[in-house]
This record gives sequence, C-alpha cells and structure tokens, in this order.
Amino acid sequence: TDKTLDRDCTTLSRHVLQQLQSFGPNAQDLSALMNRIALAGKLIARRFSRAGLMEDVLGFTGEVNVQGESVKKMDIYANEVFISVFKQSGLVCRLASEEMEKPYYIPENCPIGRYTLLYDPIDGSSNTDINLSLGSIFSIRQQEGTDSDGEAKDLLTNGRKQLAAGYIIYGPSTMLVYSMGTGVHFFTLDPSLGEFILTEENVKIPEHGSVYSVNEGNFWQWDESYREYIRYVHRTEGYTARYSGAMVSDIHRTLVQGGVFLYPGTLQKPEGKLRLLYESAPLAFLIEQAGGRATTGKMEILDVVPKQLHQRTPLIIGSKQDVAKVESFLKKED
Ligand code: P6P
Repeated sequence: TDKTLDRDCTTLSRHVLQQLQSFGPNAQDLSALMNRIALAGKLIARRFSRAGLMEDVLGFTGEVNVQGESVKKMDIYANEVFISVFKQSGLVCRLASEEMEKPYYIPENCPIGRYTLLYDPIDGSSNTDINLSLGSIFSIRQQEGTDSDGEAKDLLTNGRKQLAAGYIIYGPSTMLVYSMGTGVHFFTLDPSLGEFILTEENVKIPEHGSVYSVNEGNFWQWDESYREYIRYVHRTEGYTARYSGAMVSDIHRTLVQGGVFLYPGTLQKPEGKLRLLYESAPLAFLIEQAGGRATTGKMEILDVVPKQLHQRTPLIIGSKQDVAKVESFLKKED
C-alpha cells in the first residue's frame, strides 16, 4: 500500500495500543487517556491559532494564581479544557495542576485504582501574547489508596511511578511527544485530519549538543559554581545560547538537537522556579527514555520524593555529556 497512507493511518491511539502489547490491563486505559490528552491539545491549539482574531483570548485575567503569578486568560482556558476533557474520560479520579492549589476530584469517575493526571496546562504563558511557541506538560499516574483526606499523599512519590508523560508543543506545527516507558515518540497534528500522526519513533537525544539554554539574566543570583560553568561555555569554542522563555520549546530543541537546559536555584530561592511533579518529572521521564539525563544538581530528578504537591526543584536536563559538564562545575557535596 501507499507509504504515505500507511503513515497517515498511524494515529496516536493505534500507536499507543501497539506500544501497550506488554501492558496488560492498563493497555486500553492508557490508550483512552492518551486520546484525551490529544483532544485537549487540539482544543488548545485551535484557540491559540485564532487568539488574535477572538475577543477574550489574549492578555491577563487580572487575577494572581496560587503561585503568586499573574494569570493569563489562556492559562484559565487551558486548565478548564483539561478538566472538561478528563471529566468525560471515566478514567481519571483526580487532576492536579499548577493552576489549582488543591487537586480537582471527579467523584463520579472514581473507582479506586484509577488514574491521576498531573499537568501544566500552559507552560511558558509569557509567550502567549507574543505568538511564540509554548506547551502543555502532562504526567499520568495510577491512583494508589483512597486519598480519603484529600491530601493526595499518594502523589508524593518519585517520578519513576509515572505511567506515561509528555508534552504538546504549540509551534509552527502542533506536536505531541510522549513516552510510556517504551521509548519517546513524536506526533504532528494534521489539522486537515484532526489527528496526531506519528512522525518519529524511538527518538534518541544526541550524546552532546552545542546549545546551552539558561536565563543568564539570573547570573548574579546563582551560586558561584554555576557562574564558573557559564564562564566556561562563554570562553570555549563550539557553544551557543538559546532560551525561549517556554521550557517545553527549549526541551524540544534539546531533545532533537542535543545540549542542556538548566534552571538553577538562586541564593534567595535555592529550590529554583520549576515545579517537580508536573513540569520537571514528566520531562525528566521523557529525556531519560530518550537516553539523556535530568538532575537537581545533587540527585536524579526521577528519584526525588516531593514533600508537597507544588514543590519546586532546580533542573539540569539534556544530553548526558552536557549534563555531566555542568555537574563537573558544581561544588561537590562536602
Ligand atoms: P524565567 C515559564 O513560566 C516557565 O515555567 C518555563 O516554561 C520557562 O522555562 C521558565 O519558567 C522561564 O522563567 O525566570 O527565565 O522567565
């Protein structure tokens, strides 16, 4: 048959089922969950593509979220898209997101042993009003125990408990990148079909890349060891800087071209800015599956056991060689 036709038929749901041969009972569920993620992505991509043409899409709501960050209208819309899409899934009991202090419970969906979705609905929302790429990050976990006190303590476990993780990047094309522990796979949204079509399978991150990606505006807030690393890449041939302001875009470039992305802690905020459970851990899961590494500077991201839902973490993530190069400058724990 026509190769293009075969390719166009490798939709996300078919690919998930192919991956899931060895997953047993979770197989159907994960396929349905990934389809819901895809629907959320399509709804958000559609909104972004018309942002300038519609009232009430761009700009700020005037609110400040639980993190003390000013909220963009798109943050709210995207958060509600995930809630609405997963309410109908019949599979997810709990949704935890950067936009909500407490998890959102979907009681009618809740036979115990079902799934929890952790997500950052719009990561990099500072790019919303300037038409630059940004993304959504997601992580799927099995719900364990009853969570009867609503404190979601079973979510406070390390990132190796994730069943699936990935992101949607809203760029010149909308792509969905995911892993369920069996490699990293790229899908591109074909708007004429309304389907995410497989465009690359078992993606591997290059061992080394020339790009370091960090906000050098924080240079004087960092520990001296990070400044030493920056001086090294400044004076060494073969390095270049790229930083978009949206981590999903910077991580996607790092995954495709190699290199390292870092968001260190500062002297005032040693824990850094990025969230562990729904930003760094899902991306670390992906990058490790692609043969790269993700560390806090002291331990692997996927081994960190959070003490609270919105816990932040420093992050150094990317090609093995480039992450190791950063580590070589960090003060060794005495
Ligand atoms: P800064 C966006 O708010 C975000 O969470 C990431 O997407 C991005 O990499 C980072 O923060 C940008 O933060 O402090 O460099 O503006």
